[in-house]
Amino acid sequence: MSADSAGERLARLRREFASIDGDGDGFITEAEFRAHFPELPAEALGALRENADADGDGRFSLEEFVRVMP
Ligand SMILES: [Ca+2]
Ligand SMILES: [Ca+2]
Repeated sequence: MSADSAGERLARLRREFASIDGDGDGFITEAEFRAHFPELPAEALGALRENADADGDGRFSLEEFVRVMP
């Protein structure tokens, strides 16, 4: 692991987040997620929502996104 890998990871996740966030409002809704990953099974999406949506508002902030993505 290089010293700047955490920063690189964050930069990559930011880009990924922005590409999924179709309307660019800074939150990924379930619909936006489904539009970006059409093959994702409903169970996976449900599990993701349970694990990732920390504040339970039904959408993912960048902070929540970064926490669950590899
Ligand atoms: Ca959005
Ligand atoms: Ca949330």
